[in-house]
Amino acid sequence: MKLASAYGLPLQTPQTSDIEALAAEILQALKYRVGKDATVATQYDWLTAAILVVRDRIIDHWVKSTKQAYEQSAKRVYYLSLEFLIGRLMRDAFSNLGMMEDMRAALGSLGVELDVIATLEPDAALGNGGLGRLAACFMESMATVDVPAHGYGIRYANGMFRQEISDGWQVELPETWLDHGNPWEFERRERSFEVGFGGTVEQVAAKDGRLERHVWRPQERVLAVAYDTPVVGWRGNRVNTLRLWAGMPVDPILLDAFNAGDHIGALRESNKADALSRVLYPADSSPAGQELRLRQEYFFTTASLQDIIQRHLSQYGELHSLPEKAAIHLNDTHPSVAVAELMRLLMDVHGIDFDTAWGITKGTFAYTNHTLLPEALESWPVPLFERLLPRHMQIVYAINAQLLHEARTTGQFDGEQIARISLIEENGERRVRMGNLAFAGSHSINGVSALHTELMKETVFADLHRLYPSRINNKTNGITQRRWLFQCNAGLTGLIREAIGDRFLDDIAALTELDAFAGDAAFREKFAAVKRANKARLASIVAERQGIKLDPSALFDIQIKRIHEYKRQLLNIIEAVALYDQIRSHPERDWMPRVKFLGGKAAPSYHNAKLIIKLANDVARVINRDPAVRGLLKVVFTPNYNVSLAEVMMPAADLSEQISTAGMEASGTGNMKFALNGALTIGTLDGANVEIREHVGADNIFIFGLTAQEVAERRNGGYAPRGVIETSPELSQALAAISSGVFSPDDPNRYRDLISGLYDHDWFMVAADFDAYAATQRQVDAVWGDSPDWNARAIRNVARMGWFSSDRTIRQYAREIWNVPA
Ligand code: 26V
Repeated sequence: MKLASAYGLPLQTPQTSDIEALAAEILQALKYRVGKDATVATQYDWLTAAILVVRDRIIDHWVKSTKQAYEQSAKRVYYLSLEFLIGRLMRDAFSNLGMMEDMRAALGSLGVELDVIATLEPDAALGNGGLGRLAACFMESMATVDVPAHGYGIRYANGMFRQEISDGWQVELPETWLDHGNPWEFERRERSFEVGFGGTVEQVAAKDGRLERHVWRPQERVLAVAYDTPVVGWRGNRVNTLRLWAGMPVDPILLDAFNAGDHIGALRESNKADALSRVLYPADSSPAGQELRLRQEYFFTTASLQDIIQRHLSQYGELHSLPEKAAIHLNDTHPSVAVAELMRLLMDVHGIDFDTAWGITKGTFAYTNHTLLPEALESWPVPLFERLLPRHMQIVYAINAQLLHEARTTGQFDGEQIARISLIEENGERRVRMGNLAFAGSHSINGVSALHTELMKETVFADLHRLYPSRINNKTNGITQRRWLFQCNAGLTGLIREAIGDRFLDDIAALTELDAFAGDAAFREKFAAVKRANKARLASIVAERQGIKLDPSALFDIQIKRIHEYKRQLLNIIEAVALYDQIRSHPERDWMPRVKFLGGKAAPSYHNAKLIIKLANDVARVINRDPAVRGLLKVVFTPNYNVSLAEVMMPAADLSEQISTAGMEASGTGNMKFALNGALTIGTLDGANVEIREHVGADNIFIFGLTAQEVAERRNGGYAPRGVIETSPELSQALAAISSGVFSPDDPNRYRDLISGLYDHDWFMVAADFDAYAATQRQVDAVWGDSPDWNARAIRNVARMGWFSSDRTIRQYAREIWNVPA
């Protein structure tokens, strides 16, 4: 199927000569850089050639941006993140450089379809979900708003696993995104740093006999080698660098061992180094806990800090000015060992005293917290930490001594509160609390939505917040409109341009001008036609991949995100079962045709999440086959949800499901992508939903359920779900059907424990919110039945979502945290 052009209108009218020149360039790249002739080139070869052509242009901007930052002695931002979920890059580059139409035409003149080769580009899935995708949006926005920045992370050879659904169950397969090479990256062998693990710490007297220096003698050593990917901002304004580290052995082969006949043992070092950048941990909340994870965290953190220090020293010759010239951002606690590592480098390598080093450290670091889930707050067993990072353990103790002294001196904290401030957890197994370490070592700690930030102050960081009341601040998340509107929704972008002109392309605030069109019947029709085309595109993909036929005029109701109990896919599925029951019992009623899409990956070790996937598939099979439903309800689980699939699903949604237990979703960013693409939200007052309601207006969003405060009260007040379930006939029947095996006749007990968990404790308040959710869904149906009203509300959502641009978020970080101009 042919997709619409990138925008309804090209940025500039393509000039034939440009196109001919571009075509010649592509042919040249194909011949001299890919080494193929047009007659034998595969589609992959064309893809590579097209990327190389745009890459050349990017390099010019890249060199310019890098030089400029140097010459102006600009402060640089360093964004340390274990995840960068960047997805495909070719369209991003074409679009941001305004070359989309020219490239399409040039490739077309060579008999190559841009949309076909675009789908061959592997989806760089170096992240789990929201946190990783946010890092990718931030990188693009930093380039756009002209902040000199480097992203630092790991070049995982295997990123997020590929999900297949086999007999309804999730199966995990390795993602081999580098199989065809990666034309975007530049290997920088010369940019490599040593990383140590284990060993001992020695104290040596310094020359003047006063200060003693600590010398860490690691037992193991590996190299971190840099791979750079350029990140292009809108209109090619600025090009920043994403630097990802790969593990390499210091000695690729142990010749002594090899010569002694130990041919496998001789490769030991090589395998160990390789393991550091082999896999992304596919859990996004349950503690990975394994030693390899801590090794990965230290590996990329020390390499990044050594790189930053080297750059700073080569330009400024000393390190006291680090806070003025470098802002290092910790994306969650994953890089927070950086606090101890920077202290080590400053003191042990560069001879700076503790107090001065501590001032530099706090002046340089800032930390973002992305979750309040207790099981996701990282901590490491003291014995493990000490064995792997003996010098860092000493430094953590030294920081802790100072921190606790400060707290005690205020006279405001009792013993229990002091224990909660401590970097070391002392109840049971002693552990290093990475969140507290990041907090102590940063001048700014931010949450990712207004609600989440307030909850941070009241819960996890209550005591540290009382000690340092000026540190916590809010920066509500955002998304890049370039990827999440301009590129993924060409039809809507073209329509907006027709209505309000081009200003919003550069100034997203201008999108509010679209508000006036909500009342314009002709515009509403066009808007509906665009949505319908996007839905038809999704339907054809589902038909092709899954053999399920869908009616694009049905309401497309979509919940796509990681599978997690707090996100409550189960609530959605139970509601589908209840609705199914109602349709069968009351065939005479005027039901609104609806397709419920669910998609997302479960952590391989997360039993209930995997069972929820199976349930979605079991329920889908039964409902989709039942002739009594007459196609009024369909359920579709879309396998292997990733950035590329999101780019097709966001524009095709009528209804966005954001139904987490209030207080548990830190922000959400999918919620923003849907609304920007004209879906109405059904959601709880959680995360950024609260602010989305403020912006789009309460009439243009469907809010239901307990508030965060009510959830806390219910939990404290001894919530008894059984009673709640028994007073809701719809819910009881749906649960009875699932529990008794109506959807799992081959294994009737499959869901017994899952459902009995709802009766026993229902930690995520599914039962408590069910009736409100189901009733709100019927309100959704009523509004859907009045299309002019629905479309008007959808248009208002698009018009009012500009504030959720990651450009706004990044400007706030720049001005209020990093102290850089933007
Ligand atoms: C935690 C852990 C714990 C150890 C195992 C590996 C692992 C990997 C990731 C995480 C952090 C997960 C936190 C996270 O992804 N939070 C999400 O961040 C989004 C961006 O701020 C936000 O929109 C989502 O609401 C939030 O869940």
